[in-house]
Amino acid sequence: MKNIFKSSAVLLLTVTMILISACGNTDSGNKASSTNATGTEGATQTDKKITLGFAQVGAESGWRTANTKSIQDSAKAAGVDLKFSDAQQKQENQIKAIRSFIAQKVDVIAFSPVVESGWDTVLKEAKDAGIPVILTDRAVDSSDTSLYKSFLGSDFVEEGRRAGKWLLDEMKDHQGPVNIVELQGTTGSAPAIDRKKGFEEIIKNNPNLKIVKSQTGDFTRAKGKEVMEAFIKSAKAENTKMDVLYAHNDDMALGAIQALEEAGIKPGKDILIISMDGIKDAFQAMKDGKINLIVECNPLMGPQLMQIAQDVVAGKDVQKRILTNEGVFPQDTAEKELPNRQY
Ligand code: GZL
Repeated sequence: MKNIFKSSAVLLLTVTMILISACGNTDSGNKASSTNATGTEGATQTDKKITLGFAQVGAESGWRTANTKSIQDSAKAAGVDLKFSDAQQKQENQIKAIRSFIAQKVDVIAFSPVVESGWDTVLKEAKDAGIPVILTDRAVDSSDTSLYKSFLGSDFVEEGRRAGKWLLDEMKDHQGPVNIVELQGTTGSAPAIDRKKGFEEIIKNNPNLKIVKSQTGDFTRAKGKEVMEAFIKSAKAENTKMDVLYAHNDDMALGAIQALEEAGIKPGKDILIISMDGIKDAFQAMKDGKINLIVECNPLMGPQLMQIAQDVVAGKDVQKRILTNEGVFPQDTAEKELPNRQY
C-alpha cells in the first residue's frame, strides 16, 4: 500500500514539475510576445538587431533633410541597423536600392515613393522574398494593398483643403477676380497631385478665385525661383496681376520670394503667399511679412517608423494607415511659433 502511495506521490510530483516547466516556457513565450508587442524583442531575441533598408527620395528640400535626420537619429536611438540610400529624386534609383535591400536580405524595407506609379513589380519582388515593406511620407497608387504593411504619412488632400479654406475666408468680401499662380511639387508625386486636388475642391466655392498659371517647381528653391521668374515675365507681357501664390512647399515659396523681390514685387503684400511644410526659414519669412499662411507637413516621423518596423518584424499586426499630426499657421502666429520649430 505504502509503495502505491510513494509511486503516486512521485508521479504527482513529476506531473507537477512538467506542468510548471511548460507554464514557465509559455510565460517566457508570453513575456517574449508581450515585449515584442512594445517593439523590443523578448529575452531570446534581445540581441537581434533588426536591419531596416530605407530608400529616401533625395535631399531636395528642407523638409526632406529634416525627414532624413529624423529617420537616421531614430534608428540609432532604437538600435536598428539602418541601410540608407538617397535616390536623388529618381525612381529608377529607388527601385535599384529596394532590389539591393532584397539581395542583402534585410528584415524590413521602408521608402518614400518619389512618384505614385510604377512600384508593383519591385514590391512583388520584396513580397516574394518575404520582406515586409512600409511606406512613409508618400503613397503608391497600386491597387494591391497587400504589397505594403503600413503607410505612415500626411493627408495631402486635407493639407490642400486647409490652404483653400484660408484663402476662401481671406477673400470672402473681395470683389472681382483673384488670380492665383501655383507652384506644384514633383510631377506625379502624391503630395503634388493631392495638394492640388484638395485646394481646387475648396476654391471652386468662390468663382472669383482662379488658378491662372500652374507649373512644377519640383519642390526645390532653385526651380521655384526659375518658374516664378517666368510667371512674372508672362504676367507683364499679358498686363495681368498675380494676386496669390499657392506653393506646394516652402522651398519653392522661398525661391519665388527671391524672384518677386528682384522684380520689385512685395511678397506677402502685393501678392499673398500660401506655403506648405513649415520649415524654420519659412516661419522666418512669415515673421518678416513675406508669407501669409503655412500649412504644416510634419517630417519628424522617424520614431514612429522605427516602432512600426520593429512591430512588423516581430509579426505584430500594425495599422494600415497612420496619419501624422500637423497644424495651420497664419501670419500672426509666426513670431510665437518660430522658436518652437524643430526643422
Ligand atoms: C511631403 C513631402 C514633400 C514636402 C517637400 O510629405 O513628400 O516632399 O512637402 C518634399 O518639401 O520635398
